Amino acid sequence: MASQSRRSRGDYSASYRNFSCPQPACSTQEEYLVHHHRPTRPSRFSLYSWLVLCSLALLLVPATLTSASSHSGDLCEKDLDSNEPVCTAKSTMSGDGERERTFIMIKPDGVQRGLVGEIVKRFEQKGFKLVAMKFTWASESLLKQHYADLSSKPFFPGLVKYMSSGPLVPMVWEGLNVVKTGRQMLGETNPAQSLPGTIRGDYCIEVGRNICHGSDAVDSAKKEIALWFKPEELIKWKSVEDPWLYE
Ligand code: IDP
Ligand code: MG
Repeated sequence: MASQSRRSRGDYSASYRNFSCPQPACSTQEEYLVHHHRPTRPSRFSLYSWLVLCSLALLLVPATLTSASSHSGDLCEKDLDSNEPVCTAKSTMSGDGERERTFIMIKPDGVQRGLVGEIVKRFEQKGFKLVAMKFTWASESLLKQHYADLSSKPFFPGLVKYMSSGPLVPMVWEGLNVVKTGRQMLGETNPAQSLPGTIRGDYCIEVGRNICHGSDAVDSAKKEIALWFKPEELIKWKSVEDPWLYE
């Protein structure tokens, strides 16, 4: 009876005959679908949408990969065999060649006093780019090499003992005039003569506990970077901040 009245009221296909309509007014396939929320086949619209989306994805993915590997020539990729990053091209500044780099190291007192984050933050917020960083407990022999030019100074043995008394954070930072600016950010060797606003001026008191090291010239920076880092530990990468830092 019910099925008869349904058929008399609407043009049902066979697949709908076995379903009961919850509403007496449900007399067409459209009404049936509204009540049951169960389309029997994907609509033409969704089929076309999927086709268009898949085609777009096929076109865009290879294009993105190509541009990521070639744009600016300074992105690192993973080597498929060794799974190591391979960076072939130079990091550039407005296409002007390689940027200056400096060696900055947080000394054992900086680490013990929980100032690693603060010192890193200052270089990051200035806009310099981190190129390498490690957390290490250096040997006396490495520290003697690092401070070789001070070996005749009376404070040299105490300096080596202090520097080998705990872990350190050696880093390489990159940017325009980073060597000179880095020294200015550190302040004077003696914290007592360092202006407030500098790292040594803000966070330490005595010359023998001055929490951080910074290269004093481009040449010494190159030597110190080579002493503390292997070439492959220096990461060449492009920061998204670049166009907002450099003209
Ligand atoms: P810098 O670290 O500002 O480049 P340098 O003259 O190269 O200063 O000295 C290296 C480090 O030796 C200093 O950062 C400091 O830790 C230590 N130092 C320098 N002068 C003295 C001193 O008179 N007494 C104790 N330690 C000193
Ligand atoms: Mg020095």
